[in-house]
This record gives sequence, structure tokens and C-alpha cells, in this order.
Amino acid sequence: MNDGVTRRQVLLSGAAAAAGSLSTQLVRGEQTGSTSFSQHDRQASTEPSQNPNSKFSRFSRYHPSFGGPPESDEYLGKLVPGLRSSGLEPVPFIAPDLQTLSWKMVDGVKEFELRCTPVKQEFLPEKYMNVWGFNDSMPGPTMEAIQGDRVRIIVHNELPEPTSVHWHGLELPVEFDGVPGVTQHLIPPGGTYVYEYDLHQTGTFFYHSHVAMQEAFGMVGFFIIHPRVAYDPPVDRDFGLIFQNFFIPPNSWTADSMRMDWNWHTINGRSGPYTTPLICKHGERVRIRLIDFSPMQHHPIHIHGHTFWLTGTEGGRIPSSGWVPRNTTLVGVAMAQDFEFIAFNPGDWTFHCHMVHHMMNHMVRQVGPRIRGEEDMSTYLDTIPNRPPPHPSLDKTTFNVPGYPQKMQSKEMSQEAMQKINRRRETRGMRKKWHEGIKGLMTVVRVLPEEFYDLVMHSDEYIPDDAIFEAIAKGQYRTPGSS
Ligand SMILES: [Cu+2]
Repeated sequence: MNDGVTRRQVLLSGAAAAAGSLSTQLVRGEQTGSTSFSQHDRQASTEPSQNPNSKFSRFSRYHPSFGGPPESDEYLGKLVPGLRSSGLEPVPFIAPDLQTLSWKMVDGVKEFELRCTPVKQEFLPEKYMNVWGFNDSMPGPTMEAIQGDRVRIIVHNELPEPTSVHWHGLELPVEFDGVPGVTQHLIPPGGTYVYEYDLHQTGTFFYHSHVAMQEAFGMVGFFIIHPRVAYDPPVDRDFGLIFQNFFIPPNSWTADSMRMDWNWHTINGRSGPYTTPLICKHGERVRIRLIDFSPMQHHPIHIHGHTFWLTGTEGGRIPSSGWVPRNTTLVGVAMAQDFEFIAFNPGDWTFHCHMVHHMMNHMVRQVGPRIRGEEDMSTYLDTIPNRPPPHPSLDKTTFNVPGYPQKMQSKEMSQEAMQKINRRRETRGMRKKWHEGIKGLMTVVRVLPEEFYDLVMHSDEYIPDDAIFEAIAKGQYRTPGSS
């Protein structure tokens, strides 16, 4: 589209972007007569917020908007549909940074294969932690099925100890429930067990080892069961995130599942800022499904700039009469919750657990003899007024600040590692220092006007740091329906 190209030229004028001065005049000029929505989206969209006859005329999908009174369907966007039509099959489920498990149809049964494996999981660039998972991934790959399917899951145990797999929340025959002793023998190392059952539910479920310490070591994965026809109101995006905690000592790369304290936090196997942002288009209806699979910690999950509706739990879809508007909701251990909202507010919005100890990485207390070379406790106590200096390898400024955890003492990141964080497509055009505010159980939801979405996600053109953020902050984007 010509006007799209013009728009890119504007955005890509690096000097202007760096100076934070995208030309408002140019952008306004371009808006006149502009139709940057693709044909597809125009067909899919019913533009209810722009249609005076629509029952959602009081809620705008493109601006912060109250909608009608609390009893109305449009209150805070409650039942406002996405840009997609009703009556279609569900949109693809996306769990950022995780693979989807493939299946093959065998005699009318969807057949999956899961391997229980030790995993070197890259929590942060070049920081490979020793945990356990499935198919060399922690969390394991996402299983997707459709209500009414019959599934067969062939589980191979490639761990050095016995295991079994439980299908969390599924109403299945007892012999396939995966509980050692109670419903089956443990699967020995090298062994295989086959689970097979029908799915009559829909919702956000998950599979996990039913050996407690293996659960604490990361053995979990999504098991999404879709309805044949997407729920109303239809969403345009369907994201999934699994939140977990681990304790990994300062000089170790191996999770310690015995600890009842936690200093590393992952979303789909990565710690902020390595968590990949969730990208959606301005005006879309978005679902985020969230599982807490931490060993012991609950997570108050918070979104910025929007209000979401709590539309589902690990028990399935909540009738809309029971939906609750929130910006923070507590997700307890082994619970799932589905949030839906209209992405009416363009920008880069933080989405995170609000526990302060979960908003950082590798928290360690930098006091005591542990960091002071060969010193033992008695030497340390004898020299309290004049403590020996830290071990040379730990003699960094950050160590002078006890309990200052954000700096990731002894596990600081190289230039190359930082590039791995900042050179992902999904981060293009964010503020240069965005990663400083994203740690531990934090990620970003990017609500991008259509033309910026295409630029970020579908072009390989250079986008200067700050450019997208600045353009949005200055209102230099086209809002559909306005002129
Ligand atoms: Cu938390």
C-alpha cells in the first residue's frame, strides 16, 4: 500500500525518530483518505464501536472507554467482540517461546508423543539452567485438541528416575489419571506408558509429572482444549503463559527443588527481559491464559493500561454473568485463569506478577562469609569490624550493596546476551532501555496500531530504538474510523 510505504518512510527517518519528532503534519496529511486496514481486516471487522446502531456504541475499541453502566454488555468492553467474526473456529493458540506438540491421527485417535527429559533451559541469554521437562523443553510443548477428540498420549520416560504424567483438570477414566500407586505403577527409566481418553471439556488445562519434586523441577506443559466454534465474543489473539519459580544458588546452574525460597522466575521458561512480548493490534480482543505452576508461590497478575475480564479458570469457561473486571488477579498454585480485554490503548504495557520478590532475577543476599573466598564462619565473625574483601571474582560494585538483587551478581549478562534480548523482532521500536524495567515474572503486552504492527512483525526494515514508542506517545498513528 502506498500510504503504508509513506508511513514507513516517516517512521524510518531515523533522525526524526531519535529526536522524538515524527512529523505530526505528515502523519495527519497521510490520514486523510487513508485506508491502511487490510482487506482481510475490513471484512472481518464489524466495527461495532463505530456503528451508532450497534449495541456497543458507547464503548470504543480504539480509546480508553468506560462503555455503558455496569449492567450493560459493553461495560469496560465486557462483551465487545474482536475484529474477527463470530461462528468461526478458534484462533490459533500462542504460547510465546514454547513449541506446539505435533500429533498424528491413528484410527480416529489424535496421537501425541511426550518424552520426559532433563532440560538445559535458557532462562536468560546464555544462562542455561538444569531443570526437567518434556521433549527437551521446560515447560514442555503445548498440546492442543478439540472438544470431542479422543487422544492417545505415548509417554516415554527418559529421566534417571521413575515418573508418571497427570492430566490436570480432565474428567477421564481413572486408570489414566497418572497418579503413582493410586492409579498406575510409576513409569521406570526407559519405560513407556500409554494414556488414552475422550475429551468432553474445553478450557485451559495442563499436564505435569505427579511426583512432587519433579513438579518443582519444571515438569509441566499446556493442554488446551478448544471448542469447535470459538466462544462469543470472539477473540483475535489467544495467548498462554506459564509462571514458575525456582531456587538456583549463586554459583550453581541447577535448580534446588528442596528450597522453600525462590530467586529465579520464569514465564514459559524464560525470565524477564528474555520473555518475548505479546503482540496484538490496536482494537483487537485479546485472551491471555495464565497457569501458575510454581511450587509454592501464588502470583497476583497485573496488567497496565487496561482492564481485563476474568472469563475462565482451570475448571473451564465462566458464564458471562460471573465474569469479573480486574487489573490484578491472584492466580494460585496449580490454578489457571483466562483474561480477556479489548486492546484499546496503544503502547507497550507491562504485564507481570506483582510480588516484589518475583519482579527480579537471581536475588541473593550479599553478606556473610559465603562470598569471601576461603573464609570460614569463625574468621568472618572475628573480623566483623574489618571484614576481608570479597573473593576477587566477586569484587564488583554491586556486591557492596547487600540484598541488591536486580544486578544478578555473578551472573551478569554479556553484550552478546543483551543483543539476544534486544534484537528480537517483537521488541523492535521499543524504548532503548525497556529491558531495565522487565525482570523475573514480567513481560510486555504491545498494543500496536495496524501500520506499526505490520512494520514490526512483517517487515525487515530498520526501526530505530524508541521510534514506535515515541510515535504512539505522540499520537502519531491512524485510528480507524477517525479522520
Ligand atoms: Cu509472583
